[in-house]
Amino acid sequence: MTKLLDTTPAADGLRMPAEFEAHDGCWLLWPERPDNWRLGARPAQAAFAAVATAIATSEPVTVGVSARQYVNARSMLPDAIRVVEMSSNDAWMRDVGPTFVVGKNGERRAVDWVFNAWGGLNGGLYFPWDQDDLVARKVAEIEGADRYRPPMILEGGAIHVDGAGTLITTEECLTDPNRNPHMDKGQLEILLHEYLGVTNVIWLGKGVVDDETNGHIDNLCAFVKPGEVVLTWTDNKRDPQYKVSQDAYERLMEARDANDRRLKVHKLIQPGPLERTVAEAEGLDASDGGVMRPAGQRLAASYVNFYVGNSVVVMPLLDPKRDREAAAQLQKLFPERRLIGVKSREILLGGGNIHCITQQVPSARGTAPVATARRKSRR
Ligand code: KQY
Repeated sequence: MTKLLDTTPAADGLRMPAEFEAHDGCWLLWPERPDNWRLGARPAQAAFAAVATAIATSEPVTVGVSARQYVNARSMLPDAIRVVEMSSNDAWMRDVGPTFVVGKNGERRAVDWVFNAWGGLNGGLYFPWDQDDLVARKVAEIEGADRYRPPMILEGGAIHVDGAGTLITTEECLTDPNRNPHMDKGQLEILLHEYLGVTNVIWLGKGVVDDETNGHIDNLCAFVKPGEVVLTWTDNKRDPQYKVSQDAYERLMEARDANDRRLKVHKLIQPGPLERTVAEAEGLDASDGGVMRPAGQRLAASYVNFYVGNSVVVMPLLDPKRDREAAAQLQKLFPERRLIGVKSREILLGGGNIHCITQQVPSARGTAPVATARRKSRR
């Protein structure tokens, strides 16, 4: 039996490790709803299966799937991937799954943020979201992890950490009036400190243009190691993304991390800009109160939305004109991991990408960064 704890990770001496530290596994959910995934979700299911298969070369993968889709998911996923029956309202494990925190004595516990579908009844993307809000608790229980339930609405895609005390996020998302309207930045920082063990929060401004999550950081900027971040970038001054990335760049160059270091900022070319086609819009079922997805809509495409596994980086392939250059840039940033590209336009059409559909389970034993540990042993 796992417990609901009434302390906080910081009080208990736990911290959120960086994604590039060692994992014991990774979780995904299975896409199904036909008002978000075109053609009855078949193309998206193939893309999710490709992502899960790529990650499974690096660490154990579990996919949560509804009773209705169990047989289909089981048949589309390799045997090595564990499939468990789990209800959800959609398939964004990064946002509805637990954020795991670890301690020095082998503790691993789950932070079960309150979820309101990216903005609740006034700004959210669908209703209901009650099953999504139970996913973190179910994953925690299966993983045998005790659980904290912070008094705060947050999605996992809204934060990135370096594992060494620093967190990056955006003002657009965290101060969105439909998340935690009663809290200012100082109060939010206190909760981030209490529940993730961070001591320094770096605030960027806006997220990627037309990102329906209100600017999730995981589409804009990510740590590649302590002291180094990668930022989605365009040199085209006529693209509205230019100003957003420029502002983020300036803030990052001004920032200091928890160890009082300046950050090294790597600019990563953006795909496109990409738009939803008529055929893609027409392949969706009508939605009862869900978000509109018209043809011609700009897609919030970014190569920063990658997943860092133990021995792989799984990146989105989105634009044949740019994929190769982006892959070369990412491979340089993660020289010790195998880069696997997965065609992920079908995931993008649903409003997110590879990072958004995954959630790592950090190792509770050795939590030293994999890449750093390997580099040291070579000297
Ligand atoms: O950015 C993410 N972490 C998730 C995107 C969710 C979009 C919902 N349609």
